[in-house]
Amino acid sequence: MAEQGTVLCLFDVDGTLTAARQKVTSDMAEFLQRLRKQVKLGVVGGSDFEKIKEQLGDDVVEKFDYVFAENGLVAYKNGQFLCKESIQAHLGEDLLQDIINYCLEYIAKLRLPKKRGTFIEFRNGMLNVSPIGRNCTQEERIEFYELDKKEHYRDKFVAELRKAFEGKDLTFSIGGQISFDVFPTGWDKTYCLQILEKEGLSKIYFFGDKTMPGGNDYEIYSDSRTIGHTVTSPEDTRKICEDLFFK
Ligand code: M1P
Repeated sequence: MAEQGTVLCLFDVDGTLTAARQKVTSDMAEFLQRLRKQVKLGVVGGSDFEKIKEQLGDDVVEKFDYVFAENGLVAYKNGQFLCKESIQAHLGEDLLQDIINYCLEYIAKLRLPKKRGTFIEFRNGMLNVSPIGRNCTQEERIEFYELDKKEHYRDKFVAELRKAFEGKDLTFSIGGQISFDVFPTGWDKTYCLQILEKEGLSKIYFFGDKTMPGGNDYEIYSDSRTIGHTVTSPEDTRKICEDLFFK
């Protein structure tokens, strides 16, 4: 295929290349390097760069042609740092504190079976808000996730935030298991396409598991600049790629 070198496979992380917040398996890592002989590889995660490294390895910028952390607000290409954007510069301190204070007050009034620490994680391009707290254990994480499916803690929280901050051009996105992300509208995963569209690529395939409306893969999955694929697990991602590129 003449266009091979200009085709990019861009992957979400959690639920697509790895189980949620877990490390990539050696089988999957090996498969990806085989795939890289056919196409360019990229990864776009909602998580910050440190977490992407924990999951995909310290050498992630060498294993992928493009690494986009925080939806592309922090970007690497060919092993080199490209650029970074900050939420505080964009929103201003007043609005930022209004959001943080609202969330802390909401969480303070919320009764949950368990609460731990780090309710708001401040990242370059987003706030990550967790009602249980990010430093819960893996067991507590699963417990919250299962309960949230019944009680919809995050859906209710996000609905209130949408009302309180209407007209402020903010997006509230539920991507993982224990938290949701808050960022300026447009700073979803399509943000990384601003960089990629200047790269002379012929096709950008996107693979993600949260591609339904409201999921944090929805915007990039449905963007006309990508060919979107919904996956159900890392095994499913691999199977779809095998069908697309090895048959
Ligand atoms: O990549 C999906 C999400 O992963 C984490 O979510 P959680 O800890 O709730 O499972 C977070 O890093 C979140 O920002 C990200 O969107």
